[in-house]
Amino acid sequence: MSYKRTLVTCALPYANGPVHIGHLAGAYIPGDIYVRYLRMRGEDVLFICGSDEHGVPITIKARQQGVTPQDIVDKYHKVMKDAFTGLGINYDIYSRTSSQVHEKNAAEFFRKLYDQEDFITQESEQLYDEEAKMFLTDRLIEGTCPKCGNPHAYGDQCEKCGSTLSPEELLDPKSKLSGSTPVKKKTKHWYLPLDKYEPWLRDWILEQHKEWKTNVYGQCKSWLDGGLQPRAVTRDLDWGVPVPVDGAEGKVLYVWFDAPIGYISNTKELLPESWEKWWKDPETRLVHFIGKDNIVFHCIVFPSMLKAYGDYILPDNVPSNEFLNLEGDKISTSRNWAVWVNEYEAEFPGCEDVMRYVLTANAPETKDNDFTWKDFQSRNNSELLAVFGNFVNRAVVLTHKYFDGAVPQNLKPQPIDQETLEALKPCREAPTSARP
Ligand code: B3M
Ligand code: ZN
Repeated sequence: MSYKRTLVTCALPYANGPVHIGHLAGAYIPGDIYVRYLRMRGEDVLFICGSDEHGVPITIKARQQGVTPQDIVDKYHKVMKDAFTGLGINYDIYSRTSSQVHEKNAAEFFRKLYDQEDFITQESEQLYDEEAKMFLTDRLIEGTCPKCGNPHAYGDQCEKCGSTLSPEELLDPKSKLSGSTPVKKKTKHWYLPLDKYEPWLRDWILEQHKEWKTNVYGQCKSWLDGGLQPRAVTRDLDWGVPVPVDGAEGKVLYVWFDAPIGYISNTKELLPESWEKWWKDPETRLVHFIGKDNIVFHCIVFPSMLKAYGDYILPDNVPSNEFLNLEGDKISTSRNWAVWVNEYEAEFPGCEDVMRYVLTANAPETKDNDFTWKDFQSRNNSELLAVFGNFVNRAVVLTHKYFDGAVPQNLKPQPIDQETLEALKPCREAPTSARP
C-alpha cells in the first residue's frame, strides 16, 4: 500500500500532573523523531497531540486540593504544552479535550453509534458512596488485591502485581472520596459489544498486522485469545462529555471513549475544512505512538469504534515502547518518583537535547529500561562531550587552521573515502522507501 500522507498522533497525556521522562521515552520522543524524519524527507505529515482532560484522577486531585477539575486541567495543560515546546517537540496542534470542538465531536460520535444501535445497554449494580452521594468509578475504590494482598489496589487494577480487577473482587473495598464502605446501587450504562468485533479484529490484527512490534502484537493476541467482553462507554460522573441522549442525566462518556476521539477533534480544530482527508482517505497512513499501558485502547477499542462509525481509516501501526524506570524503581506520579520535564527544563536550561539524546540512546524499545543520573552524566560527558563534541570541535578547528575555515574539496581521496562513496551510491539511486 502506498500512502500520500501520514497522520502521526502521540497519546494525549492526562492533565492531572506534569509530563515525566517515562512519558517522553514511551511515546513522545519516538513520535517526534519519526515526524522529524518524515518532515526532513519532505513528506506530507500532520502531528497531533493534546491534553486528556477528563477522567476520574482529575476529579480526585481537584477534590484533594479543594479546587475545581477545570482549575487542575488549566494548570497542567499549560505545564505540559510548555514542556513539549521546550523539548523541541512541535505538534501541528496541541489542543485539549475540554475544547468545544471536542465536546461536540465526541458527542456526535457517540450519537451516531447510538442511532445505529451499535451499543447495548445494561443495568448493573455498582458501588455507591452514600456519604459523597456519588457512584464510584473503579479508580475511586481502593481495597486489598485478592491476588497479591496489596492493600492499595484500585477497583480496576492492582499496580503492584499488574492484575486486572473488578471492584467486586477487592477485599475490604473503601471509597476514596469519603473513606466509607460503598454500597451497591443500580445504574444503567451503554456498552460497546467488543465481542461482536472479535472475528474482525482477529483477522485485522493477527493476520494483517503481523509486522506490529512484538510487544504490541503479543498484547493484542492475549486480549483476543482471552475473549472480548462488552465495555461500558459511559460513567456516572459530573466531569466529562455529557452523554447526549435522553435518560442519561448525570452520566458522561467514559474517558477512554472520548480521549481517542480527541485526536479527530484536534485535527478538526486545526483544519476545519480539510480534516476529513486525514481521517477518511485510505491514502492516509495513521500511526499512533503510545505507552504500553495504552495498547488495548488503541489497538482494540478505538479501532472497533472507528469501524462501527463507518468511514474512518484504521491505524496502520501502533508503535509502543516498554516502561522506563528511574534509579531501579517504577516511575510513579502518586509517589512523586519521577523526573518531571518542566523541572528538568527549568534546572538545566539549554540541555533539552541532552535529555532527548539519553532517552533515545536508552529507549525501552523491547524491554523495560532504567534511567539513572549516573548514566545520564556519563553519556553526556563521554558520548556527547568527549566523542561527539571533540569530533565536531576538531573538524572545525582543523578546517580553520588548514583550510581558512571553508570545507575543502576532497582532492586526494583515500581508499576509505572511496569505499564510503561507493557504498553510498546505490542509496542515492534507490527509491526513498528502500533507503536505510
Ligand atoms: N490519557 C493515558 C495516558 O496518558 C491516556 C492516553 C489517552 S490517548 C487517547 O497514559
Ligand atoms: Zn495485586
